[in-house]
Amino acid sequence: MTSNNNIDTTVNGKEQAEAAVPQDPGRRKFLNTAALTGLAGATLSVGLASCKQETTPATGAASAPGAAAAGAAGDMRVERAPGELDDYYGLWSGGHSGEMRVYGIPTGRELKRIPVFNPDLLTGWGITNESKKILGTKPNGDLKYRTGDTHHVHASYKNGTYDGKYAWVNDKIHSRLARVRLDTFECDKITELPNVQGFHGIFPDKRDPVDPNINYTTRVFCGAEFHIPLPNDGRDLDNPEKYGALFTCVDAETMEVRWQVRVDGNMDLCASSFDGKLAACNQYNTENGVHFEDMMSAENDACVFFNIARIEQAVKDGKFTTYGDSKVPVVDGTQAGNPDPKTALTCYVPVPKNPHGVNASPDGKYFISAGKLSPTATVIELEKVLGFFNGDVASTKDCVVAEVEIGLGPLHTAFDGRGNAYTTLFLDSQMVKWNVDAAIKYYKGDTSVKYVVDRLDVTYQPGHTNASMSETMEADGKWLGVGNKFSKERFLPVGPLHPECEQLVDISGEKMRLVADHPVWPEPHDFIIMRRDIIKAQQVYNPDDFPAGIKDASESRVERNGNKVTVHIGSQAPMFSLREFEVKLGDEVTVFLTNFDKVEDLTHGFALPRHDINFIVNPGETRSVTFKADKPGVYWYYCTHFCHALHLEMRGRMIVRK
Ligand code: CUK
Ligand code: CUA
Ligand code: CA
Repeated sequence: MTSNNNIDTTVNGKEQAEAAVPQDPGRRKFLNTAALTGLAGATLSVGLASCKQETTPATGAASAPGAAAAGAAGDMRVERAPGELDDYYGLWSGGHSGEMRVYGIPTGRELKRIPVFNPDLLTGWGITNESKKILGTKPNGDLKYRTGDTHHVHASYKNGTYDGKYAWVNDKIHSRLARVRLDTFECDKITELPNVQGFHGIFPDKRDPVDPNINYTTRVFCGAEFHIPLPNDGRDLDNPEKYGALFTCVDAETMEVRWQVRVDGNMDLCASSFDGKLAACNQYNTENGVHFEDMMSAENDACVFFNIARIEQAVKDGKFTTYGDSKVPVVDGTQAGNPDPKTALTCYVPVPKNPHGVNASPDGKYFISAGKLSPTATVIELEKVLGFFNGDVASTKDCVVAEVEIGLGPLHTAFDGRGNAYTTLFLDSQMVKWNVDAAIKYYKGDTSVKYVVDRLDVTYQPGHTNASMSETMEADGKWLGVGNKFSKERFLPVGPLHPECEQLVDISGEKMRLVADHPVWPEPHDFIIMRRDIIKAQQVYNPDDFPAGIKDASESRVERNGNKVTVHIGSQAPMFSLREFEVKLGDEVTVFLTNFDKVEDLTHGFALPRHDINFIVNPGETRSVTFKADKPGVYWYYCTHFCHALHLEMRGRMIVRK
């Protein structure tokens, strides 16, 4: 089945590329700085206004969900009958909502919103003492930050594929890395990175570069986008030479920061190699520009590669510095500091122009970085990068094995495990499917090779894309998600703030087939799609994991220590184990609530009027809140989570005596 909006691929690579924008082939040439400054606004608005995508309404109807033949690719139905489960977990970032989200794929059913950096009214994340401890507080007990901006979700690996243990997500605003357990789907640790701002790209490593027994994730790499004075303490505000950006390694288990590398230029997205030896970040500001135009002045930026084993040796050998109050060792990864490739910690491979995105191909051979302001994708061969570090490859340029035109505004790339790459074209509002080996042949000089396989219009302005298991050696080439930044008229209008449009594409065949549109609350960036058998979700808690909890109703009690009162309550549908408790005006009250119910899906809530308290406890769980009893009177605490026929009756009195 073919979508009627696919643009035919034509006879050679040049035309393959030009077919995307026949009206203005000149735009494909690299633009000078003045033009680029205009491009950021002008081309975008042209793209939006011209709306060539509006000719595609038939697509969804023509490829009705479930219409695809099951065939060799297996079950490619997009719908699921009532009670039927999805095949994949989709883990989505939530952008400046600060959260992470879980969708079932292929249906797109939303299964969970995981509060991470965002205080959450339903669960009490940011209200309970336990979550505040993870989020971090000021000396007065308030949250240190109440904002967050999540972009990239990636998960832990073992043997080249997901092990279902952890996912990580970044906070760009405050440069924090959060870890989410994939058994409970809850955030369990947050680390604030020192010496950086605009922490953007993350990627876990896939094995140790040295120890062959460590074939799983032990590090998470973090790229920082913004240059800041080092140290950032009020000195050197106006001296760009004192500004720098650092690449950070965080321990996957302890979540402590292990080391940092100072680089030339900035960092954006991040990727790690399957052999554990390399990580890389694309750089759009090798100019070290402080202003917009400065960041677009160079024809080439770079993809900076990190030699992990050498960096860790340098740290061991004490070849590092520290900045300000931070104790984290910072090694020198600048070009000036690394003149000899045979000892260099870093390798800067040129990539045109303000590249966005770097993705590792599932065969372990290549990293692909897209040009953003150049219509090209650059294919970097990792063997050659290792060769450069050994002194066998003369120039960083020689690590590039293909640089081919694919369309306007290329950003992120996914893979199907059959040798094809799928890249989002932000300005063209398209997905382009292209063959990596064919692109390499074409770049070598065989211009008879067709490397563009297919194009699909998407709605509109896609950012990230990912395919089922695409970031693993088990990439299965079934489903492709496309995260579109603009939905425009695709859904019922709901006022000026539009939902984003996440689209699902069947990539099991030669042609891409658009099968679903989903409105999503702004604004996810990146996501991964993981086979469901990998995740072993814990459906109830083990009470032993909560030593502060009480075991049964007989342990319910109120303890006083000066003006500090601790209340232990249990919940078991449809009752709280304390029907009332009494405190004195001015007391600092801590309520521990333990859910005695062990039945799956039997959650209770605890809301306390006029004290701004609301949180839930899941089966087996204990949580606590601390507040001041600063108003005399009677306050009914009640269960917020519908748990029983007598749920409404599930309440008790807090008496605050003058
Ligand atoms: S960035 Cu959003 S489209 Cu933060 Cu991954 Cu490329
Ligand atoms: Cu307990 Cu509702
Ligand atoms: Ca640049």
